Amino acid sequence: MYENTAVIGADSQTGGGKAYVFMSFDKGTTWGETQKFVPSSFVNGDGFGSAVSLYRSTLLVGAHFVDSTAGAAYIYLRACGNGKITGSEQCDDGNVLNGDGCSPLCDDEPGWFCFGEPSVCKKGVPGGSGSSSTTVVAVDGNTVAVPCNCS
Ligand SMILES: [Ca+2]
Repeated sequence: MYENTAVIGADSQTGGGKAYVFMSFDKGTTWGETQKFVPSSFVNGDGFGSAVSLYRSTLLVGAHFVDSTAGAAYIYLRACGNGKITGSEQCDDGNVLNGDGCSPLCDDEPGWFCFGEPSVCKKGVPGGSGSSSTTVVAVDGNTVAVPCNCS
């Protein structure tokens, strides 16, 4: 478990075992399955999911009966939450929490705008007509003032 994400191993399932990811977007009141991991290759009984560990954007899944008892470890890296904007992400503030401007799926939350890597998010609307400005750190590390209607 890390922040709002829980991983549960199901090492006895067919297909060599599975690991299920659940996320909560309301401080733990409700949880939903968001992803299922399966081993890239397997024989039944590999025990994929016999141990799981999640920290920040790295998931480690153990499979202790691969190659009889030699075992194996699978490492997965989550793109959203690693502080880098990749693929279709609009922002990435280094976490998968909501309510801070950058959503758990790395989209700008309504009423917010985000800049840079890792993203810094401000409430308001960016644009030249703004009556105030905010200071953000750009991708190149320089600090710039962006006009906005923001707080
Ligand atoms: Ca966030």
